[in-house]
Amino acid sequence: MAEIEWWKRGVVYQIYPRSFQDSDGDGTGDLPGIHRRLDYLQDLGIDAIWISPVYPSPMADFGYDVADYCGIDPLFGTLEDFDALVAEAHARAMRVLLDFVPNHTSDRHPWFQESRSGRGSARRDWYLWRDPAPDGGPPNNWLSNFGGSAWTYDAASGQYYYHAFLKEQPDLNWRNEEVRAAMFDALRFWLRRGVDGFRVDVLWHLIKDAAFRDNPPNPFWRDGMPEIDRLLQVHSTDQAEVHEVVAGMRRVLAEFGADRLLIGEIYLPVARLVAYYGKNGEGAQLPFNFQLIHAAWNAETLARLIADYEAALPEGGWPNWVLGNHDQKRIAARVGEKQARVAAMLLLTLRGTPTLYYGDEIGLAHVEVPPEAVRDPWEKNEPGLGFGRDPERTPMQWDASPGAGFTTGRPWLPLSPDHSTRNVAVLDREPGSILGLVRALLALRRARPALGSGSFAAVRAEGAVLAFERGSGADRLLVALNLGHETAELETGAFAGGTLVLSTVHGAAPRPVPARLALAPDEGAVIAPG
Ligand code: TEU
Repeated sequence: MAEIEWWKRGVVYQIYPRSFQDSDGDGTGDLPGIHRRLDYLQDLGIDAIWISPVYPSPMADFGYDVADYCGIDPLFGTLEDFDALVAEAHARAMRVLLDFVPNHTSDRHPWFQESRSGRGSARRDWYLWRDPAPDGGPPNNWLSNFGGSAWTYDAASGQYYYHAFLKEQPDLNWRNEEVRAAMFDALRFWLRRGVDGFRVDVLWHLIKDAAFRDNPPNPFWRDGMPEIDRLLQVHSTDQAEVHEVVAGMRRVLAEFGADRLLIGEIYLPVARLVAYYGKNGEGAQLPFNFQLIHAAWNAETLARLIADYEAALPEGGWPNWVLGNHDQKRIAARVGEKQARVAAMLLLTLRGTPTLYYGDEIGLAHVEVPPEAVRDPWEKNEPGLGFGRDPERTPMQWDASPGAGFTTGRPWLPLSPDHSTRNVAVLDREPGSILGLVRALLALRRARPALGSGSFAAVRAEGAVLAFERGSGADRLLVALNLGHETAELETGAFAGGTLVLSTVHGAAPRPVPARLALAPDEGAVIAPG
């Protein structure tokens, strides 16, 4: 039997580089900082790091506005630092995934500078320029993700350019062959340096309706929702031709070996999401599945969602799960500190590749960012509505020192006020800490083939309990998660007489498992048969 691919068995850990580890006291994390923490990551038990953008950037959107696809921003270090990081990660059998941002560049990118220099520019068609509407307004009604029109007028040439995000992030024209070739070369640049794959930013955005038709109104839009959601993005995203582009990216990765990984950031309903696996698996190996981020946190909803997702996967399509990222309210803030432990058990026992967001392993929750400290452009554009993403991007907390071991300087975003007690050094010594639980879960996942690569069956909701079974040959496990805050019971069936091998409640395992197992409030359990 062929060896299972590393990324199927593996666990991905997302690093937001500004906030992971500062090495030079400027208050912003950097590559040498990540390098210093590789032992921590190895010891934690993860298999790959995905690093949010570190390319040269004016930082209008904190690196998601790239000014040079083949360099490292001095804020983060040098190419030599990067090469050293890759070498050291590989020496520890950890892979390195970069964030690739193909939908848009920075407005400072030389390509855009040239493109905007005039209608006759050789790179005019690299971006999306259109004439004004007859009334002089924008060419269509498309909106920016960060508020306002997605079109910005360029008086010098009398045309508008399209930007799905900030006006400092003009969208590239992926229908243009030269753009494709240039961007594929950027992928090759990093693959040659040993990068193991990419998380591709807003993959479903790359191709837009060729006729730029107006988007229809969203009948479900209500006050308080982001402005972008006033319209359904049927013409501005998820066009059929995007799948050729994804297949093209996969082919570039394949030039460097079959094990290079393509992860797609795609916010779409499952039925459309699974198309990104591509025909015959020629698309992304892992189109990000964000359902756990948006779903109501109860057993029935989650059981249905998990079953439906498993059923929707195409032949050969491998599942994946995500609890949080740098754009989403943290899991501990969404479900509370105790349920965050149950959520960690869910993420790390479901079938499929999990992606862990830095800081979730220490239970970082919502960090209040006062108006004067706000950095996120979305919060600045649509203030006070809770869209801002700073609260989930605050520095990692390593120890009880004033800078939390993150920096000797002034952190770019405030530390969580609990940093003197919630940090790696303290939690490492605290029996039953969330950090200890995450380590134990990662170790269990590695030790038990049922969890690492096994089958998935019998997902069900019994009252507040979400349960499912995993199996690989003789290795079988039952996962039972009490999503409620009261004691709840579960019929253990064939697992009666077995043992509880891991519990989210400190001191609760190991214990014998009766036919009707009582789970404590907020208790998750992994059970082995007798
Ligand atoms: O995010 C894409 C994206 O769609 C999010 O901004 C999303 O709309 C929002 O978080 C609500 O769910 C990616 C990056 O992850 C994000 O940080 C960038 O700002 C954005 O693309 C532009 O590159």
